[in-house]
Amino acid sequence: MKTELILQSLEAKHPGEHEYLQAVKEVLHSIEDVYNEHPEFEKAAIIERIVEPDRVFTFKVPWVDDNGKVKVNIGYRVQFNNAIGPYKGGTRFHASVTLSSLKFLGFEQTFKNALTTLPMGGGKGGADFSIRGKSATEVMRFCQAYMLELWRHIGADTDVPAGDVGVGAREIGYMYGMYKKLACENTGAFTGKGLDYGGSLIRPEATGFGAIYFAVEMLKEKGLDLKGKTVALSGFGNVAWGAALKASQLGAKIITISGPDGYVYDPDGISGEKIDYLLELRATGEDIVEPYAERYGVKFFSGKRPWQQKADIALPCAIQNELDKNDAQMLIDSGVTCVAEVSNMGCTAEAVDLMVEKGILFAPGKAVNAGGVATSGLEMSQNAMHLRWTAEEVDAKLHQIMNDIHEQCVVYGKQPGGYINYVKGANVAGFMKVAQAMMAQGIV
Ligand code: 2IT
Repeated sequence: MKTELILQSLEAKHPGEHEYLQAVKEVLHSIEDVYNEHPEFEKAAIIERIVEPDRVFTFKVPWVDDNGKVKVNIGYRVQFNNAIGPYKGGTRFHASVTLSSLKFLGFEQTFKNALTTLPMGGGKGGADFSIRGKSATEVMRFCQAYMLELWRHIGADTDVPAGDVGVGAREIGYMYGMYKKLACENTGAFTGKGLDYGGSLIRPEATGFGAIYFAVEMLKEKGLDLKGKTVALSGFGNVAWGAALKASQLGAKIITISGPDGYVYDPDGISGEKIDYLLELRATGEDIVEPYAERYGVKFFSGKRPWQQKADIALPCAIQNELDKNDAQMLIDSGVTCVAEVSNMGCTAEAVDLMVEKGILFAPGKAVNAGGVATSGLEMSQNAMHLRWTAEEVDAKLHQIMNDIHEQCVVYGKQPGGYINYVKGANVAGFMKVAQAMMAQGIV
C-alpha cells in the first residue's frame, strides 16, 4: 500500500485537520499487511474511498440567549460511511468542536460500529457550543435551533444521532422533541432517549459498563483479575460514571477523577454515594471537579492530569489526546498493568506507540468504548420492534458484544510472540468488515 503517498495527498487536500489525519494514519498503518493481501481492494480504490466521508453538512445555528442577545454557532453532521447500515454516531457540543474533530470521530465510528457486530454505519455531528454556564432554556433553544436545520438529513433508517461530550439525556430530549415536531414521525431517529419515550434501559451506563467488561477480558488474557486493582480514571461525566460504577461493583478501587480544572485523588476509593455525586457534579454544568475534593476532604491537584498517580489500571474517559507520551512514561515507570482508552482517541499517537513498544496491555477507544453505540443499536432494535427489553436482557447482550469485540481483537491482533496488539486487532477487524461490504456493493 502506498500509505505515505495517500497520507500526503490527504494532508494536501485537508490541511490543518490534525485529528482527522491522526486517526487515518493510525488505521492505515495497522491495516497495511491485510490490505496488501487483497489486490482487489486497490483496484476498487477502497482506501481512497474509505478515508473520505460520504458527505458533510455544515450550517449556522442562530439562537437567542436569556438576555435577548443573538448568538451564532456552527453545526455539523458528518455522514461518514453507510456500507453496513444507516449512519450512526453521537453529537458533541463542546467549544473544541471543528470539522476536523468530527471527521476523526466519524471515521473512528465507522470501524467501531463494524466491530459491534450490529448493522450500523458511521457518522458524527455536533457544534462549537458549550453548555457551560448556559441556563436550561438556553440549552433548549440551542438544541431546537440545531435541529431546525439537521432534521431533514436524519431519520431512523438514514442517520441516527445520539449523545457524546456535552450531550446527555436532556439535550437528546430537546433535539428529539423538535425533530418530531418537524418530521411528524415517531420511529426513533435518535438514541439515548429518555425511558418514557423510547429509550433503552442500560444505555446511560453502557459505555462505561462495556469498557469495564472489555478491560476484564484484557486482564483475563494475562491471568489477572480486576478485583483489588487500583484504577486511575479521568473525566467525571456519563462515561466515567458508568466505568466507576461497574469497576467498583467488581471490586476495583477508583482513586481519581478529573475535569478541565484538575484532578482529585481519593485514596479510600470512589464508590457508593461518591459515584452518584458525579452525576450531580455533571448536572451543575460548570465542568469542574474541585467541589468533590472539598466535599469529601481529599486532595485536589489544580491543572494536573491523574496519570501522575500510581495505579494498576488507567482509564482515560474524557476527550481525545488527553494522555500523551510523558503521561504514558509516568504510568509505565510506576508499574501500570493495563491502559484502556474509554474516550475516543484518548491517547496521542506517540503515547500509543510507546505503550505498544513496551508491551503494556493497551486497547484503543474504538474497541473499548463500543458498548455505548452497541447499546444504541439495541435501542434501535427495540424501537423497530415496538418492544422494550429488561435491563438484564440489554446488559447480557452488551456483555456478549464486548466479549465478541475482544475476541476479534485477539484473532486479528495476536503477534508471533503472543503480545496482543489491540490497536491492530481492532483496526483490521473493523476495516475488513467495512471493506468487504463496500466491495460487495460496487463503486458508489
Ligand atoms: O463515540 C461514541 O461511540 C458515542 N458517542 C455513542 C454513539 C451512539 O450512537 O450511541
